[in-house]
Amino acid sequence: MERAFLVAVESRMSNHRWTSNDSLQELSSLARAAGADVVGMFVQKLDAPSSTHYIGRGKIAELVNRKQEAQYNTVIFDDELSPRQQRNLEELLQVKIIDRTALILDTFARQARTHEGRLQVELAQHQYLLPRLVGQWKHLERLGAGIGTRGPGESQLETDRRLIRNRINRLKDELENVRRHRALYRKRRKERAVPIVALVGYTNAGKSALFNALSKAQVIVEDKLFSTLDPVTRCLTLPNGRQFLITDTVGFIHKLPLSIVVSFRATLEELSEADLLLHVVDISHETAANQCRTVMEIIAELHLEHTPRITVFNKLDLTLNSEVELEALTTIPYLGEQIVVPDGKIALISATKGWGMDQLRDRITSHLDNTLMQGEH
Ligand SMILES: Nc1nc2c(ncn2[C@@H]2O[C@H](COP(=O)(O)OP(=O)(O)O)[C@@H](O)[C@H]2O)c(=O)[nH]1
Ligand SMILES: [Mg+2]
Repeated sequence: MERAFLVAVESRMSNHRWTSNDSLQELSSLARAAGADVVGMFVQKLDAPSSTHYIGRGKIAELVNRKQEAQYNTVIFDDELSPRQQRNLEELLQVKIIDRTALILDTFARQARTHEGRLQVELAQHQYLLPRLVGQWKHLERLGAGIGTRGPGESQLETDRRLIRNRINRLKDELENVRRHRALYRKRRKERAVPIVALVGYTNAGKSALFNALSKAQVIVEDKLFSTLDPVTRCLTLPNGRQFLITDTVGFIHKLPLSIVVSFRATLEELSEADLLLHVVDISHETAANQCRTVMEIIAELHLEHTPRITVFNKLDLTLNSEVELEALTTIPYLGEQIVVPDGKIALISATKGWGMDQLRDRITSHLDNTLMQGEH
């Protein structure tokens, strides 16, 4: 069992929207979801994280002192550490050092449901690992050429690195294959003019739950065209008979490292094909507003701000007693404003209870009808 101690630095470089405490709470849920026991945490205020140890000497001493009492065997840092910081910390603390990026990658690895998703996560994990491979052979490298370094006496580190590089190249090839296949299928899909609705949102907002809820009432028709669909895309039929494809996607999260965004580019590119985005928001979460803004930032980074969007407030079963109460709501507090519910751009639901599905389907219908009508002019 991993007993994890969590550490964050609050600096002038920190994102001021997310307090370091909120960020640590989130790190804590990620760690617990990964099976770790969280046994303690602290935040250090610094002008900037230390380039050699991320935190200051005094705080390292404090961590060492608390080892007895907290019995931690892992320390998780709330930022991406440089290979050097990680190595130094490992040496001083003599426990496993994990950073936010590794934890997010671990989370995504557990959640990946498609072949492509798994390839993408593995690629990102290997790319993360490569510069961090060090170890007992370092001293040999420093000696450079000479006895023991020629011919088959190549250092273990070099062998490991070569294996990882080979694996990275193979993963890239495989992903390229998937991509080609996808392009072909996308072309056929275009010919059929089936609109695409994509779920986006913060990690844990309930995208997959909504995907299941919308699919549940449907008989999934076996259609040859869609037989190549991966498990995260389904073809659904609206009450007016119109068909559309719905796609579940990878969750967004704050401090999502660029390396991960790059690995998932293909998946995220699919979003640019979407006719409509459903932005799922966990309205019960205390950081819902920040989660929303983070998602909006990523939507803008992906140049999707002009794609029509319905904001879907989820998990209303945690604040309301029944679907009847949900249908009676006329306004809802959101980002510091009271939003009027009878607005085509928002929907209220509970994905797990199946509340609000009819209304959401109506919203989707009118959006798609409008878009397609515009397209016909
Ligand atoms: N109470 C409640 N829990 C929900 C609802 N929707 C999702 N959840 C829970 O929230 C967690 C994350 O849901 P999931 O669909 O995996 O989120 P995703 O990361 O956005 O795909 C799961 O434990 C779900 O059971 C809801 O409407 N009400
Ligand atoms: Mg999901």
